Formats: sequence, structure tokens, C-alpha cells
Amino acid sequence: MKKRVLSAILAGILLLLCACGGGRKASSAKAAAWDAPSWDESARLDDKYREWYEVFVWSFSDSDGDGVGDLNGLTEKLDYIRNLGCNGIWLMPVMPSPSYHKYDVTDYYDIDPQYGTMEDFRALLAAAHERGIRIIVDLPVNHTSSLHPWFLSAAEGPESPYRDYYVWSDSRADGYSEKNGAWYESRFVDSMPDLNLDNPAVREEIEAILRFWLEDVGVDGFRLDAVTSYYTGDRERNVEFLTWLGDAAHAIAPDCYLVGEAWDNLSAISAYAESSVDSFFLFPMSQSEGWVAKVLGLRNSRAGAMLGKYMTELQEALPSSIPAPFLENHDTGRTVGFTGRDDPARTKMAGGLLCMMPGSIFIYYGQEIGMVGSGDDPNKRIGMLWTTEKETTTPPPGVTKREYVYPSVSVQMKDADSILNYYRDALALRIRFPAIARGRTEVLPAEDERICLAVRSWEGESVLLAVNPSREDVTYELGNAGYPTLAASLFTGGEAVKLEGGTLTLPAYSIAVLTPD
Ligand SMILES: [Ca+2]
Repeated sequence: MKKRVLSAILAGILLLLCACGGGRKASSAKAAAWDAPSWDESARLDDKYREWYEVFVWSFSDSDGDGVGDLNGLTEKLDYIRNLGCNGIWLMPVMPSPSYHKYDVTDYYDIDPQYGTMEDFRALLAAAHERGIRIIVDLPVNHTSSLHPWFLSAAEGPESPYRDYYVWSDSRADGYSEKNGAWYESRFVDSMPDLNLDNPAVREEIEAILRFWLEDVGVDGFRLDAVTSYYTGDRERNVEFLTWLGDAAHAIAPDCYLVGEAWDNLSAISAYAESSVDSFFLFPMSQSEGWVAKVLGLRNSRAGAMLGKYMTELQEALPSSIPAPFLENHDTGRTVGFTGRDDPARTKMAGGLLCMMPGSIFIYYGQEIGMVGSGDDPNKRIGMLWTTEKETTTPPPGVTKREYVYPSVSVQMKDADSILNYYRDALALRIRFPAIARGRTEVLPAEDERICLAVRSWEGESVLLAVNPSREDVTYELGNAGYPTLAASLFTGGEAVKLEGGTLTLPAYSIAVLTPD
């Protein structure tokens, strides 16, 4: 209790520091604008280029006071997500499961009772669609729960009709666990037996699951869990299976969106992108080892040049798939871990760089308020901080560290210079300038390597993104580059972005969007 009070006081002090730090003048108009969406809700629901918000239902919003977040709680927060500027939601697993994270499913046709009912889910989906928000659900089919009826039967012996749904060995083997004298493949843990994806009966089951969620329930797609483990160590077969799965899903619902978790380097992701799955998460950009962390390195004198190089590499690696950039997710340390918990400007800039990336971007719940979390997985999945007093949900089992550095949503909403309002401004630019998400990138040579000049062009529209990810203020002679209008800007300190007579002033950690007219 004392710790909570102390952290609330610290949060308050921090807020004061942020507010007094010489940022923009606080604007009440901005705070009030949270009542309305920053984008057109009638935007096409079949559009795959979106701004996605990843939700761990357990820790997001609890509607019935039992301490566990639930679907009805999420429904209550749809306006928040919409008004933030996201028009898609990725739901971490919602199907029945014995674990708190629910990545080991026991029934692919229902909702875990901790989260609510199928009726609740249908109501959530309808409410989301009314607001122009798509919902994709997590689909773990590399493995099931060891309590799934298929496995309970399969484990009884070789005569079970479900025996070949899993992969068995007569002897001990790496990545296998023992049950009733036989060994089954279980690459993650023994409670997650790997499905035998070569078995046509298993593929029929998966196709039926796709059909149920896409046709009967009406979800907008899937996030595909652990795709590199489908056939462990065999990328070619993984791509073959993903193509089969992608074709099956698109045959049922041509506009559905599929994004795969291929936790690997860019060249591997490039190979996976050859499948018929729409997107793969851009792991090389994320976390403390990723591009964004490197670009924002404190002693980096070539921040802009590096950013340009990564953008070019990305485009060459993924010529025809939709990139899925992100900074953090439920398995990774949170962004504040590499931007610094005392450096809100750098934390904002990480978000700004994310929002300037092409493709469908993903924001993990709480990222937009600078939530922290690292180490044990449950630490990365703690309760959303809606109010500064305390989170509304019980910490997931196994949490070993739980703290909040920045103030809550309700406090940050009212502060024009908060991380939250920065994210909202940055997301709004993606809606206002569709070329940012959809366009091809041409990086222009810049004489000053601290900044990046990149043209993004799409269907006759083009914008020049001038980005200063360095810690230094930069004045740059743009001359007559063909983009004479400063249409929008994002900045994190006191000085504003300016364009005067071809001279562009880009303060530390700032972004300018320039247009041809
Ligand atoms: Ca609840």
C-alpha cells in the first residue's frame, strides 16, 4: 500500500516536471478533443493498412470487479482506443485455457469464462465495427493445451483416433516430453504438445476453426502465434504451411488480415513474407537490440542516416508484403526500458519513429502512456493504468516486479505534453497522410547525417518526412526540394519545427511532414 502511495506521489512529481519542462503551452482544447475520434470512422473496414492496438484482456479493463479484465471491460474502452487513433485490435488469446496467458488452448470454439462469453465477444465485435475498428484474434495452432480433448485421447495410446494429431517418438528426444511410456513433441513446455501439422485431419480441424471465427463469429483475421515453431528448424516447411493456412483463410474471407509471429531477422522475415500471410511482425525494429533503440543511441551522430538505411533495407526485404512494425509486445521488455525512464522526449521519439514507418503498426496496451515492464513475462503484462491511484486488475500470476513510472491515462489525457497526447498526435498523421502507411520510400541524400529525409509516395500523393532522431537541434538548408509546405510536425521539447525560406529547423527528436503544395 505504501509503495502505491509513494509511486502515485512520484508520478505526480514527474507530471509536474514534465509540465514545467518547457514544453508546448498546455492546451485545454487538445484535452477536450479526447471526446471525439481523430479519424473518419466510416473508413473502409476491409482495409488491411491499420493502426493496431494489442490487448491482453486480463490486464486491460475489468467490468465486473472480480479483478480479471474481461471482454465487456474492453468494450467499455473502445472509444479510448478509437480516440487514441487506433482502428484495429489484436486480442491475445481469448479461447478457453488453463493458463492465465491462454496460449495453450483447450477449446478453439469458445471464450474463456474468465473473460466472458461468446455473446460478450459478439457484442464487442459489433461495437468495434460500429466504430470502424477491426478485431483480429490470436490463433495458437503450433500446439494445444495438454488438457485439450484431442491430446487427452491421443495420450491414452496408439489406438486413439487422435494419436496422429500429435508427434510421437518411442524414445527420449530433444524437445519431447513423456506420457504413458511414449514421448510427444512439446517444444515450449510439456503442457503445450505440438500438433502434427502434416496430418490432413489436423489441417481440416484448423480450416474448420478458421471458418468458425471468420464466418460464424465474423472476426477480421488472426495473429498467428509461433510460426517458426510449426516445423522447428525448417523454414521451408513453415512457409509451405503458412501458405496453406493463408490460402485457406483468404478463401473463406478474402479481406481478412493475417499477421504472423516470426521472431527472427529481416532475411528470415523476408522468406516468410513469400507465403500468403499478409504481414509479419518486424522484430528487428523492436526492443532494446532493435533499429529504433540503435537509432536513438545516446552517442549516435548518424541517427538520421541509420534510420534511412533501415527504411531502405526494409523496403528491399519486403517488396510485396505489409510490414508490421512495433516496438514492444507481451513477450518483450517495454520501450521505456531502452529509451530511459527519465527521458520522456526519447520515449516519445521512439513512438514517433514507429508512427512514421510504412505498413500496419502495432502498439502494445500501455505503451502509449510509457508503461514499464521487463524480466519475467508476467511483469510485461501488468494492469493498464487508467487512474493514478491503482490499476483496476489483479496482477497476472508470477509477477515479480510491478511499477509505474509515468502517470495514468486520465492524468496524461489532460496534459498536452504527455506521452499519450504525443502518440495521439503521431497516430493522427497516419490517418491524415495515407502515404505514410502505404507509400514506397525513397530516402534522399542529406548532408547532415543526424537527420533523415524520406519521400513516401502512394497513388499520386507524396510527402517528405524530415526526421531528426538525434539529441541535437538541427538547422538544414532544404532549398527547393519540391516540398515547400510544412503540413504537420511532431516535437518533444520547447522549440517548434519551422520552415522559413527553404531553411528547416528540426529541434532534437522532432519530425516534419512536408507536402508539395
Ligand atoms: Ca472481470
